[in-house]
Amino acid sequence: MTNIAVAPGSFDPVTNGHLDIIERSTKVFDRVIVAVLHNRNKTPLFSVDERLDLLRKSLEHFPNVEVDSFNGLLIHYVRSKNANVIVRGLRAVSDFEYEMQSASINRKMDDKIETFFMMTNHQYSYLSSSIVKEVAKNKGDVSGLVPPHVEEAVINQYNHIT
Ligand code: COD
Repeated sequence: MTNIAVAPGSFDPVTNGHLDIIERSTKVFDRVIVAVLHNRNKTPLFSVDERLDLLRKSLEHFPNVEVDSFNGLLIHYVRSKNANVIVRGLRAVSDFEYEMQSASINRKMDDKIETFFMMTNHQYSYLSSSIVKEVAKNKGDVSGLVPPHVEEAVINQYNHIT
């Protein structure tokens, strides 16, 4: 059986924490589809196309990874890709409640699709896209939190806004 995993998220922007989970997933699953949600309720720093470009550049050396975007329900997207797994990262207890709710509703909608949780690498346990944006917006150093091309894009973005 071929195991195809979808790693969904906002990725606004992709961080080293995301990349660690995706890289580890490539060793467990045959294919990993990194899927960016088109979320019309949030005002993102980067457009979906920009987020896709940053992800593609970060992941180009993984032959079993593809990068895509989706609208609507995750479970419908996972089914449409013939995938059988959703991969999520867990950082802290604070992630648990939302993840438990999401995994439960997704399981209720399709019990043939499993959600797999991967514990964060402890060096990234505090890291999120929001933290990166907060630090960069206030001219702090985000090197080591995101790949160099993402750092450059975040700094450029804030230089244009402010
Ligand atoms: N270490 C480990 N994992 C991390 C780290 C880190 N430092 N940072 C982020 N992650 C993990 C997150 O836990 C998550 O698993 C993934 O990386 C992506 O994170 P984000 O923050 O970019 O994305 P989210 O969590 O905002 O994405 C939420 C979804 C878009 C997946 C969700 O809203 C969704 O599925 N929406 C579609 C509508 C739907 O189907 N709703 C019903 C189910 S909720």
